[in-house]
Amino acid sequence: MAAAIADSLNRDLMDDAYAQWQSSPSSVDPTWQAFFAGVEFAGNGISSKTQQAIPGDLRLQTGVVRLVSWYRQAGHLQAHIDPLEPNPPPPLALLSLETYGLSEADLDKTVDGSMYFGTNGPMKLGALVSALKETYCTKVGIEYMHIDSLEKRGWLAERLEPTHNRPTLDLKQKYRTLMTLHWAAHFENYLHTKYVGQKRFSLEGAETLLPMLDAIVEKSPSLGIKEIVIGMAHRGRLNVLANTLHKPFEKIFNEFEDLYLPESTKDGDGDVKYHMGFSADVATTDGGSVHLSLSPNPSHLEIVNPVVEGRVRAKQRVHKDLERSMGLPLIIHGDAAMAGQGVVAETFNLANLPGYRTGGTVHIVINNQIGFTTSPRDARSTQYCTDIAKFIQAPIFHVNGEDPEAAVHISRLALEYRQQFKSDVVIDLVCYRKYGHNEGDEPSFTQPMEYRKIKAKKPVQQVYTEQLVAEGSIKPEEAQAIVAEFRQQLDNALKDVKEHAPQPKKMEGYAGRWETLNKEYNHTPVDTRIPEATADKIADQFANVPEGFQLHPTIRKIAEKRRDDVRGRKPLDWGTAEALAFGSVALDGHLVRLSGQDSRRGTFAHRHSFYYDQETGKSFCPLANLSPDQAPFDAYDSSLSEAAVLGFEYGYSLDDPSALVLWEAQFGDFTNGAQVVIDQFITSGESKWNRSSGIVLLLPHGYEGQGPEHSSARPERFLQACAEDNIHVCNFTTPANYFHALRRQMKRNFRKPLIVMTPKSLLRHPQAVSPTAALLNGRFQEVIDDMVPPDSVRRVVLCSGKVYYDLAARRTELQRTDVALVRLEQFYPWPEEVIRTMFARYRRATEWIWVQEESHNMGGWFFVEPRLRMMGFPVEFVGRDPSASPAAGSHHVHNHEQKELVEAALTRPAPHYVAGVGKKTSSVVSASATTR
Ligand SMILES: Cc1ncc(C[n+]2csc(CCOP(=O)(O)OP(=O)(O)O)c2C)c(N)n1
Ligand SMILES: [Mg+2]
Repeated sequence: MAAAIADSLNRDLMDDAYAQWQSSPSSVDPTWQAFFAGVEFAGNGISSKTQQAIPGDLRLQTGVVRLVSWYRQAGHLQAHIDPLEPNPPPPLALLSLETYGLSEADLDKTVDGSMYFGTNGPMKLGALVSALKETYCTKVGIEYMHIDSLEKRGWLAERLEPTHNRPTLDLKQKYRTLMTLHWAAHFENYLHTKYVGQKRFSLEGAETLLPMLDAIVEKSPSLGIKEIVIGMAHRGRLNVLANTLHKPFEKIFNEFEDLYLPESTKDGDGDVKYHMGFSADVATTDGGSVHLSLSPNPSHLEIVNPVVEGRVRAKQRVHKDLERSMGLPLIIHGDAAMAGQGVVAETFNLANLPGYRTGGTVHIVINNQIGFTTSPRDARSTQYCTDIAKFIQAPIFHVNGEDPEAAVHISRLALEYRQQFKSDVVIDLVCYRKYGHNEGDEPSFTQPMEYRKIKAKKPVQQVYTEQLVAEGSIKPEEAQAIVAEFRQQLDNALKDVKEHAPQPKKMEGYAGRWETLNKEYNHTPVDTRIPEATADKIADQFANVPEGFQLHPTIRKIAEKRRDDVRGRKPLDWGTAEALAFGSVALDGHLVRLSGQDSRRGTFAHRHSFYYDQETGKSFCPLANLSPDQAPFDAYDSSLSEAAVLGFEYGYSLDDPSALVLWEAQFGDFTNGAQVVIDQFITSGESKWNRSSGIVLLLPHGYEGQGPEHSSARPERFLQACAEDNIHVCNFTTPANYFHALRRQMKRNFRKPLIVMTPKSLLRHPQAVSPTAALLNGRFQEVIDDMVPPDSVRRVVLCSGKVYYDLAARRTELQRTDVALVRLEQFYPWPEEVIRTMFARYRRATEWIWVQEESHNMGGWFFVEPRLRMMGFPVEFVGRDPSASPAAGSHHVHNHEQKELVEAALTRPAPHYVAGVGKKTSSVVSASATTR
């Protein structure tokens, strides 16, 4: 009787609390909150049926709810994920019965287990605890309770809990798992014995990666995936190339032979074998096919991640994969690099942004618990190397690398999750590294304890073979046959390589969307004019907003002026010329994709590519609404990242050469945050990997007194990287030249990156305008000559960019006709012939001067001077003193210096180094002696 009263009392209490929790979760006691949230998460609600099933002991049931919640939350801490530890971690107080008011004595009691998926009501507490342990604390640790979405959590729990997260591989899958493990192990073993001591960054200790990748490839076609772009570093790369992408063994062995043949370098300098890319159509066992592409990778860890994302995004657009379900990015990380490199976080942060989404990435970490010689305790402040992925709420699976079936099972689940939710998922493959960082290193110098354990380890393929034999899934002879057949293939390939004359390393040719394009640069001008009708069509759209659209009055004025300037064939400013370039390129059928911080409006408010309704905030983009037949115009305000965003855009440009892809820095100096992308991909990718890019970098540059950080886009750094016609480096003085340069990017039959020092004050400078006719009838000019009568000229001043306008204004004031101002618009590829022809006109000139705003040790001087000297023009320097910092902090000093250098260029004998007010110049004088 007393129990019955207690029961009904409990139910009443619970009813009241539940009603209260439903209207305001925080208004009830935290224990109740956890209880109700748990029950709701299980999808059950508090039904009267469930209430009936709840036994009288409220302590017991609340304990159960909290226990289940905490196993989901923290079970991973108790999981046996480390293959170097013989046992799971010692029991955690957090998961003890006592912590939740329970005890061993309760294990036999019946509780309501319905919040655990796969059970339906009353069950023994003991059975529930066993299920929890098996699901969350065996060879896979799962983190997913940081995900806010109940749908995602529920989806995962529904798959993990009813099966107790036991792998359910059929015989065929077990066989493939074993086979790919043997491939992984014996490939390394073969190289180890045939190419002794050569660096290959062995996968041994992490062989389980191969069955995981195989499982992903095998499952992909059934989930609609047609193409996977893989990014990975050195570790196991050769193995993945050989056994996942099936790059022929002969090709790989040939690279190990590393025989020098002169013709090998004609395609560029190439790269070491463990950085090279490869792509292939891979057939799956059920008759499907997936195109796999391993992106070339520089040594700089993790920097390939955004490149992979950009490539996938481009492929998705080209294939009209609006759902983002056909193209998949798959990134393989190292544990130390994942935790340490900032670009990992920057790239994760792109995952959900409209301009950069790729429908989720599958991440696998080869977590061998070491980075070179550094142990995790010195390499990260986090529990796991994957913790960074939590901020985008990716589920994270920590898998013991010695349980290949669990790893395969989780890989399949991860892929399904990505396809279901189009969001990122992470698998942390916890393993070890059999040898040192590379094959020449001795790891026990620094990790003696770990390596004692590692030396005692049985290889995973052996453990798994024994397991399958013991359970009767395979006969020992079948395992032996896998190895024998694989070794035979390797022997045949090696024999072939040894018996035949060495093959030059062959670069992959231009194929697919690159098929019609060449690699070689040429200076021949192309026709970049646009018909008048096109100009008018674009101009008319500037102020043509949808009915009822509340345009900001200032924007309306700008838009109408732009339209009227074009229509009236008047001089056009920078923003108008740029809009005409973008619009006409889109009308020609090329996607225009511009991204960067605040690039829709433009840092200096010159672009206004998107208008915003002043009542609703809704946007409208005139250039995207020119014609139903046009290609899209997309401009994206990016996350505040340089490295990841530039890497992304570079990747995009690789896979869609028909798109005009532009990245704009907020100020040019911020580009150094993306220096790795510039050095490792943009300037050198073609030489290393035969991969060209037509990406455009817009880098605001110019000395205008804004201080050290907002003056220079560091042109000298780009100029230093110029060789073999790898990039364009330009500093334009006219809107028309900018217009033609942008259009030229798409009009030529080759693609080279275009680096533009873009203006700030020139955006509104009354002189920095171009007649409309210069766009309609003109063409790109590598150098712009002066209009003064050449025979009157005694001094030729060569300059680039904004300083031209300062010089021109002062020359007018001084009424000097003996000074010619010649503008170098394109530094590189160096327009030698044009310069020679122009300079030849100045027959009476005796002084040749290079003038720049930048300090002597910066800007174009060190690039221009030797080239002009070789051409027979011993050019003198005018510019700022050498300086450690790019520009003075004081506006006053800036003005003084600027005035001085203009004066010196026009009137004083050269050379001239212009120091700031009060700055010592002694070092300058000696510098001048050595530089002349
Ligand atoms: C940005 C960068 N810094 C340093 C290095 C030098 N380096 C090459 S591999 C390596 C260790 C990488 O450790 P981890 O990411 O765990 O990969 P593992 O070699 O263990 O597979 C280091 C420091 C590099 N390649 N890139
Ligand atoms: Mg490592």
